[in-house]
Amino acid sequence: MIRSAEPAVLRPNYDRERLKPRILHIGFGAFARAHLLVYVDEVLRKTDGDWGVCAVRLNSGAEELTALDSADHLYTVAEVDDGGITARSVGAVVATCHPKRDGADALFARFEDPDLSIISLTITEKGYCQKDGELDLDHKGIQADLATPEGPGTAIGYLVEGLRRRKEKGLGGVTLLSCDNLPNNGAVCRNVVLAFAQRRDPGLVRWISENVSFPSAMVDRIVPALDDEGRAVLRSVLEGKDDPNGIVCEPFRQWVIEDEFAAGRPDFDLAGAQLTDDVRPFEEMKLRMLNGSHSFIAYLGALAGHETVSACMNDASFRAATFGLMMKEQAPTLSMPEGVDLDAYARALIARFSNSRLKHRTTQIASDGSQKLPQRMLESVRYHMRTGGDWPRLALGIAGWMAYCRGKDDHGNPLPLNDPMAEKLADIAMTTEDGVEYVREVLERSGVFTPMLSEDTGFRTRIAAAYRSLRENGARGAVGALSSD
Ligand code: NAI
Ligand code: CS2
Repeated sequence: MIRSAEPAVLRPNYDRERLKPRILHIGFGAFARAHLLVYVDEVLRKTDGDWGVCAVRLNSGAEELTALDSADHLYTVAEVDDGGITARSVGAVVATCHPKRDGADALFARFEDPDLSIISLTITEKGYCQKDGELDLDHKGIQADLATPEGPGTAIGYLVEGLRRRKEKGLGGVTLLSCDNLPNNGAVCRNVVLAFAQRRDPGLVRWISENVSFPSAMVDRIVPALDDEGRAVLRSVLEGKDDPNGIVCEPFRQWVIEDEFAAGRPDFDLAGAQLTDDVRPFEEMKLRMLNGSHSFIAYLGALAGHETVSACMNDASFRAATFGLMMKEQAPTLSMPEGVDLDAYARALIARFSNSRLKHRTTQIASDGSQKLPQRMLESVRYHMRTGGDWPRLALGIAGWMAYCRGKDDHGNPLPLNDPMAEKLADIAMTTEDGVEYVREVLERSGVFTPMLSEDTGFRTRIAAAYRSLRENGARGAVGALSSD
């Protein structure tokens, strides 16, 4: 890979004419472009495989897909850190599809393609329409799709109708490969698909159970939403040209996948992926030590006025508190295989978070907190409550989320609340006095905290105390008080 101050762009070295749409990726956003597609591209560079990708988005993004069509489905990934820029042109995409642009039947035709082997997903945590790992039957989109299954609106509705049509055509099974930050993401995907199918066609449940695999996977690469600085980086390697599908990311990437593929897979291991029969320890390690710290930084950093993750790492109090969260409150909850060095992992995370070439906005990570807190912070809190461990940083992170949901930082500047629960959270903020009453209402009405937590006096007292510290000292002061622990 070329890495220099004035980098060229590594072009595909494989025959793209040979590629078939064997992977249907739903949710062709920033992460997919910089992670899954890079792994596939890397495999194609090392083998004579035919693993092409059909890129799908369901809601927004039709224009970007049309631009990709016009660019012969090529786009650029630029990896940046303080050592420079490494750029590649990814050639693995062979087609695009957007139901709002092409019609739902065009997407269903993709499910009926005999070449299809894998349906991969990056649809965000909220895309699974799940609650506690099961299909949320109160979800308005699910209710609508159960009423009109041939014209779905949710990813789950599309998946089940697509699989039904595949079954009706007498075609073979496929793998549904979730690449989202959910614990046991494969099992969650299976649960919601089967629960929806059960209400659609019980015979379909049997076919899916016998023919479709749902491997879980831990996915990792820090890929911020593209901003003007990112577009400038891309122009710097593309001789001034823009690439609407280009993306900028960190050099690091990791993928740990359960090796359960019903209809084959690319040799992902040749691209550095780890195939395993138990991804759970790696998933918990990453979701708690990386993502839990990300959310801690996001809420408390945004409240303190820090725009990016790297800015928080330049703040000694935040850096120390983040490392303390990783090692004193997240690492103790993990059961890792022999030889995994969590101290080294934490230090590597701090270095990755400190990448000043990546503008990873605290407000971006702050989005969808109602979908993220359970696996990133609350599971660890439950562990400490069971074992008598201390959890001051987790308490402050949870309090930080609550304060963030009131929509203003410590200086009175507005904060964007992007969350499937935004309406309810905003209503609670508007109808309660800030302080103890607000904390109580969020605990009881947000739907984020199970009764085991929200009704626990010790938990309520800890969160209320952390929230009071936050309001009395501000985020920077409250975080600073932590790092002396
Ligand atoms: P993005 O906003 O660029 O793309 C999100 C994709 O999901 C878009 O195609 C969007 O249309 C689709 N989507 C959003 N809400 C949906 C819904 N309710 N139903 C169906 N589709 C929906 O975001 P990005 O960066 O690609 O991240 C997507 C997911 O990838 C994350 O939520 C996370 O689970 C995972 N991920 C992201 C990483 C990153 O650093 N960006 C790193 C590791 C995992
Ligand atoms: C971030 C993740 O936005 C967020 O919630 O914590 O997207 C994070 O960048 C990735 O999980 C890193 O692998």
